[in-house]
Parts: sequence; structure tokens; C-alpha cells
Amino acid sequence: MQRAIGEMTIECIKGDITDQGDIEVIVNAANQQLKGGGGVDGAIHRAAGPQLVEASRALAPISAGQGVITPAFDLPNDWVVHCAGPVYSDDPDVPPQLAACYRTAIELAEDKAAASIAFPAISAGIYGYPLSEAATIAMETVGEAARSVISLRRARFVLFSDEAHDAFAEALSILT
Ligand code: AR6
Repeated sequence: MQRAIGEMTIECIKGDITDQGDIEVIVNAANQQLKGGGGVDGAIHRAAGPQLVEASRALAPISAGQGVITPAFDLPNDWVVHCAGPVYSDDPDVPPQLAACYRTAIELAEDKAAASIAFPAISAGIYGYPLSEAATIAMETVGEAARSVISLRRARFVLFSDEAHDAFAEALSILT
């Protein structure tokens, strides 16, 4: 599933974010201490090697919604943006924090003049965000940013399950 929006192609695939060799910047769903963890964070750290935890911890802590960028070390990409997604709750700050992760990742990728970025479903695993709500916020934020990007031309959502893929593809299909 893909759509051209503004200057960008936005696409959804089912797959593993550590296996996106044609993408310059990948985004990690990290924690505020940037110390590694489970889920996609664990997979990214395993694939990048031990230098990644040293590089990211040097930039910690960050708040929910913030992000930092490091080299990608042994990954087949140039950069990793580490975003701390919010833990899901009914706190009204939570949706803007999730949106801020996607906006920050795009800004950091553009600072490196990158043409391509890949996102996982931030906060939709261990942090408990319901998939359809997480997908709507992700797509609306990236879709809005697509209209004013400078270097980025491709944003790929890499979803780990059929359920996540279907939720993100649905949100992409109804983006206006
Ligand atoms: N590629 C793409 N997506 C993946 C992969 C992968 N290799 N592995 C898992 N996912 P989660 P969060 C999906 O829990 O909810 C960590 O411990 C997964 O199925 O990784 O933001 C951090 O250190 C789900 O759809 O991130 C934090 O403490 C999505 O990625 C905490 O978890 C996000 O799930 C962050 O929790």
C-alpha cells in the first residue's frame, strides 16, 4: 500500500525494520533512558551492535515525544532516530506526544538531508497504544509533514504483524 502525498511517497509494508537496506534513517521506539529494551528497540540494538547503546545513552534522558539521532553502526542504514513514545493512557498529553515523535523524527532526518525514513508503530507494543489510534496519529502527522518536506521523498511504515499492517494501511488509505 502506498500513496503520493505532497513531495513524498508514504508506504506501509509488513516486515522487520532492521531489514530496510534502501532506507537512510530508521526510527526506534525507545525509552526515555535510551538504554535499549525489548520489542523493536531490542531488535535495532542487536542489529546495530554495542556501539549504539553507548551513542544513544550519551544523549539521554529524553522526554516522551522527544527524539535524538545517532549513527546506525552495523545496521544497513545511515542513521537511527530514537524516539521515546508515550505510555498509553487517557492523559490528554499522550496523543500530542505520539505526534511529536513522528514530527521530530522527520525534522532530524531532514537535518541530515536524508531522502528516506522508516518508522515502526511507535508506542503500539509494550507501551499499549491501541493500533488504530496509533495509526491515525502516525499517518496524520506524517501526511501533514509530507506537504513541507525539503529532502525527504519516501516514508515507509514497517509493521511487524498483519493486524498492525492493516491498521496503518487503513489509516493511510483514508488520509485526505
Ligand atoms: N520491526 C518492526 N516492528 C517491530 C519489530 C521489528 N523488528 N519488533 C517489534 N515491532 P514496541 P513501544 C513492533 O513494544 O510500544 C521497549 O522495551 C511491535 O510489534 O517495540 O513504543 C523500549 O525500550 C509493535 O507493533 O515499542 C521501551 O521501553 C511496535 O513495533 C518500550 O519497549 C512497537 O512496539 C517501547 O514500547
